[in-house]
Amino acid sequence: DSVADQVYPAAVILTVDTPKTGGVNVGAWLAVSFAPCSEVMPSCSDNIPDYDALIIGAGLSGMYQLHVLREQGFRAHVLEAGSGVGGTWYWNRYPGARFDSESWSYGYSFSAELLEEWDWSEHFAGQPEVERYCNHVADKFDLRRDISFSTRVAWARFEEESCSWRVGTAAGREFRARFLVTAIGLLSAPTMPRFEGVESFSGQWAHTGLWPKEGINFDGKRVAVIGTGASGVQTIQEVAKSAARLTVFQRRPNWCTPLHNGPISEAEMDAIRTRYDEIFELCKQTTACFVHSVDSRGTFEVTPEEREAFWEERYAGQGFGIWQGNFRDMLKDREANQMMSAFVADKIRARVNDPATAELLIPKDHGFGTRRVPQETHYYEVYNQPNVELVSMLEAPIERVTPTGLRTRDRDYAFDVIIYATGFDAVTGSFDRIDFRGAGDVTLKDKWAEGPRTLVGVMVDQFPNLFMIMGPHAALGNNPRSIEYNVEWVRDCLVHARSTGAQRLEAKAEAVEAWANFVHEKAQGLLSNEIDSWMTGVNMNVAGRKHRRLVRYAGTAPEYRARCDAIAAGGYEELQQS
Ligand code: N01
Repeated sequence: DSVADQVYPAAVILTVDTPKTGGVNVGAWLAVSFAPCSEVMPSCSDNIPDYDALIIGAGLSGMYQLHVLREQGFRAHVLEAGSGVGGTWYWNRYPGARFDSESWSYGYSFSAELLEEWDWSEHFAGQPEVERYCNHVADKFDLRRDISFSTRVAWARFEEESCSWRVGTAAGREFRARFLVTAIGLLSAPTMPRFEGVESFSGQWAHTGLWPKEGINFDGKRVAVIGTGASGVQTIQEVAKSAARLTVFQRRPNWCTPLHNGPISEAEMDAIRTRYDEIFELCKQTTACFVHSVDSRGTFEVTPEEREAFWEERYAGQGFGIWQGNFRDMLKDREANQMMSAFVADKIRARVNDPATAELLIPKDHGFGTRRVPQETHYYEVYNQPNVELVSMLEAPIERVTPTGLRTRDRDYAFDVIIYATGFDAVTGSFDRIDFRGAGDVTLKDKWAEGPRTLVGVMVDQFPNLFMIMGPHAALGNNPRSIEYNVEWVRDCLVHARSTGAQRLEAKAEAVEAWANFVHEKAQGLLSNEIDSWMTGVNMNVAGRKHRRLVRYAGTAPEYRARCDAIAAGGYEELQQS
């Protein structure tokens, strides 16, 4: 019957997947020409499931990678730590979690049928809807049969002799594959503050990025939220609706701007559908794949009246327009950035009744847009509610968690629920959680000790046959757009390897060096380089993450794709192929 539907141990694969069978009867599956590991190394016939490609993670990256590799006839399998698909949208089920890219620009673009049949209910969909979407995709493309759920990868080792990756799970299972693709996300390793007593708290507590599936009821409860990044802001808005008392513990405030979400009517959805080609084409042209384009004018090239009117229009507009579609010098020119910051500061003052609270909410240590801008819906008005209190941790730091709540330098607070919206060990944290060992047993953690270095965010020298989706120094932004691009790039690279008979692909060290230089060049002059945030690799909750590092590619997505396209068009000369 259909062998493509089954998982076969290496020894069984050997009986079918040889040139002698001619690839006639079992269709696309036999298009695979990589010799199974057991052919290369007989000692490998050890009943460890053996694939052409293993993919770690069943979020948007992993699901699409599985789909396209299967389409090409590769035997691919996904290992997923969660019990369902969705990745970020599976784990981050905290109250208020939602898109900050327009829904209709965020979904997959690869399937006309999927675009045709899926209706988004809001311009910025909430987590439950996004998770439903992910499940719909998994069902539609029959992905689950090739996903092992509740399977957390603990280590991955490149075996030189068999030229394959051996992968082990936390539960002791092992897998093997010629190629390994990480689809583990760049914001998926949640970090907790290093407060004493976290476990001693007798009430309920949760991190936003590991929210319990059964949810938490806030009705009539005393709730603390620690952290005011994008997750904290979304959570606070929602919890404030039902908690008896909400106390927000803020260390450094962020510049938040209105999301202006709204429902999408049936007629509007029909109209959006007719524009999908145009929308995705626009995303291809913009800096970070959003539907917002940088304004080509400089801040001081317009009159004060024009400037004010432009910012008003952006503040009233949807989504990231005010950040991604601002004047071209806003994120580089100090004076321009200060003016923009003053504009947003006045908006905050106008929205918060108590002037002292308003001042606490206005960032003083960084300018607008130099950290990730949280998108909000009546966030500032929350602080006008009688049940909400703002505590500045800069003035009264939390000293410890107690069995009944939190103790700051000034006083004790009693809570029923504590929410940690304290972010992630971004970009490299998800890699650090897995013990990756490449050629010569070098660990990825050691390799990146001074900061990550990659070839276009996808490959690393000394780590043959390892590919990364959304890896360090790949293009970010409206991520699914970059994910689709990267996934297809990896697919094409594997197809190329198959056609040339190469079993081993490794980024050349000089190509990695060249990409690192390009990334550094593109980051020159950005005001955000001077600011601590996950975008500059700083996380005070993690040892060794105190200093700024270049973890993010800051050039434009079109430039990024041009580089990647050039590598493919040139026959992958940046890779050693054997
Ligand atoms: O994390 P963050 P996040 N004591 O790092 C505070 C994406 N995202 O989960 O700023 C006290 O931004 C910390 O304070 P400070 C998006 O890319 C997308 O909110 O370090 N406070 C900060 O306020 C986003 O940028 C969506 O002084 C502590 C907060 O916790 C990224 O994920 C929604 C602390 C952490 O903010 C991360 O956002 C949500 C401590 N020990 C997130 N440690 C979408 O809408 C940390 N903090 C799609």
